[in-house]
Amino acid sequence: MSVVGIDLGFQNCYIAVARSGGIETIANEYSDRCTPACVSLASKNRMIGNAAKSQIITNFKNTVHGFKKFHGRAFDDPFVQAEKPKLPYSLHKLVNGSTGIKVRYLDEDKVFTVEQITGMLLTKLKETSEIALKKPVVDCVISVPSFFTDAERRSVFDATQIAGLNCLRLINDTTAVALAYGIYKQDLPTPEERPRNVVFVDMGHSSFQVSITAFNKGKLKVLATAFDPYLGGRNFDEALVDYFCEEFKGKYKLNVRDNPRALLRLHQECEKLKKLMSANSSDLPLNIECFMNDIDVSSRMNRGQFEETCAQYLMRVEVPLKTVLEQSKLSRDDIYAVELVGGATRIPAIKERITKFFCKDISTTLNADEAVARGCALQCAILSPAFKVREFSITDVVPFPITLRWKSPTEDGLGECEVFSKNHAAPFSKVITFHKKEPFELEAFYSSPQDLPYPDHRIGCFAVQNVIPQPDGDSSKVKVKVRVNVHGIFSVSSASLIEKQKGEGEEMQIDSEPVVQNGRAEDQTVFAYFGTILCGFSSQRQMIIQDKLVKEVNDAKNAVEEYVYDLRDKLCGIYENYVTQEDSNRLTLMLEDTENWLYEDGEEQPKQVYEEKLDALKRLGQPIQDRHREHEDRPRAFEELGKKM
Ligand code: ATP
Ligand code: K
Ligand code: MG
Repeated sequence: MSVVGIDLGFQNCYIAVARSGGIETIANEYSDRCTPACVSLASKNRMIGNAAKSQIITNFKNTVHGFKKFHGRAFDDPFVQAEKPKLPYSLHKLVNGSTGIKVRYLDEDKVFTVEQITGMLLTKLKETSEIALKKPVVDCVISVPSFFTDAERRSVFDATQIAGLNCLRLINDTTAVALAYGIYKQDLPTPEERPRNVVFVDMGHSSFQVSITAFNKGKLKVLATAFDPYLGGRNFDEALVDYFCEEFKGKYKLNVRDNPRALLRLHQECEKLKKLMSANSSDLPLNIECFMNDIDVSSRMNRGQFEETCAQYLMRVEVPLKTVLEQSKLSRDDIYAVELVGGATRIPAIKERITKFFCKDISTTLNADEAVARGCALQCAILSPAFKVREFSITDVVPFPITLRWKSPTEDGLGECEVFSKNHAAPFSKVITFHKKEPFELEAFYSSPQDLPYPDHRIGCFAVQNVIPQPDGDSSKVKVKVRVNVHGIFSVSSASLIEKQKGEGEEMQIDSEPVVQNGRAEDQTVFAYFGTILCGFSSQRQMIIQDKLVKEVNDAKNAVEEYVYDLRDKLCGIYENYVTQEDSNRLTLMLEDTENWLYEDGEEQPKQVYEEKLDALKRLGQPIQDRHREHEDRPRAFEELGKKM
């Protein structure tokens, strides 16, 4: 069994594998260790990774990239709505309200869930690893941003299942980096000594994450995380695109935003220019031949202008640094090193700001592109029974505080309590004791919606069933176990009814205990998992239902379309003599109306509407068809009769 780690980036994915000799990153069929997070759907096939990236301009409507942040988000989510006009491909509201991606695939309009798209990408990464390792790959560890909420994590997890992967852990990006940093360090302080505190900074294409982690021999403990989920390399690209769009409007009278292909080309060129400016402070050219309307465009920019253009984003770099330091309760002097990873940390102005804030030179001992994947592979090796690796304990944190609220249908026992505070250790289980006479409900939600980079603060609802009073009529003691699991996902994992003991406690009491608790039989299990009914996460099953629904609607629509074409052909063909001129004209008009409708208002309708449309057409068409068939059948019937006689 192989042990594989995957950095599932917004723009770039990396795979690393643990081997007896250490960790290696894997190259794909293009000898590239980076696989672009890009899926291109075409009329004959599907392309994923590098091949898909080369289609971004030519097949722009059906080449999907920049989708990572749609995981677990509703179509109406403000973030999704803000992204929508900037995307070259279309988004579509799915029946369950989540975000679908609409493309033309195999000559049909198809709507994919984001789990399916990421599932395709992960399938490709799985294949790439299997080719390199020459054996099946199933077990893996995959990275997610540390600020991902329950719904986002569940959604990524679903995608891993679609790809046929067994994800042992969804690990936070910066925690994976910390592991890659710490596990081979021979000189870490002993457990009795003061820990070594290291700041990890990761700015990728879409987001900015920071953590402070304390290391001792054989263990790491994340002290705090902070982030700007909406600050990454792409903001700098967009700022450049804005700048040149404006310039070309005046200089060449070009409206670049009206031309999706030109806009995408400009994006690519701006990203290249941005990278060049990281290495070069002089004036650099931007030239694009045959850009739009056969016009070649050219311009220039230098680092100073770049920093001016991007000032609003550079200003935001310091905020999470400040937050993470405050939350760790450390001072700058307690920091041993500041390690940078992620492509966008190569921008000199960003490095400067980080250096200045921590009053410390930054170290880049880690491979900025591969550290996340390497950490994932190490975590996979630690978790996999098939692999021997030195003991290393990892304690992460809960990024957003979680509150539990409970209520019973008749008792007035309504209350709430914060079960996990911000930066609480994770994974972690807690046992909460309730005194109840009847079944009750638990509602979990994030305590401070204002700090949540997600519009819905609800996590889930859990029903604790089969709760009965004690024989003497008193309340029963119910122990409920709540947990933030290894993936950073919250759940109510079990509940049990306890025999009455002397000395009643108050309404509720929390015992914290270490994560694993084996070998103790639960008493009577009274627990029923109600599921996350509130936030509509999409499970595999839901997606299959969704697929089916979408297919049924498509089939119903296609049936109308087919009927229109078929009947129109036949009206001036084989049906000609079976219909009056007047009826034929009326029907032709109706068919024409229906065809137009299909491309306009009828483009997207519920199944029933198509069925009704088809029925209406059939009411006129069927009698003609019947008359025709009857006429055709008559001689045949006579023939049959003749044979028999
Ligand atoms: P995320 O972490 O947000 O999911 P990601 O992991 O895909 O995204 P990375 O691969 O870490 O992102 O970084 C990609 C970003 O880094 C892109 O915006 C890219 O343009 C930028 N980048 C890469 N090299 C440089 C450079 N030399 N100078 C400036 N920016 C760079
Ligand atoms: K990456
Ligand atoms: Mg990244």
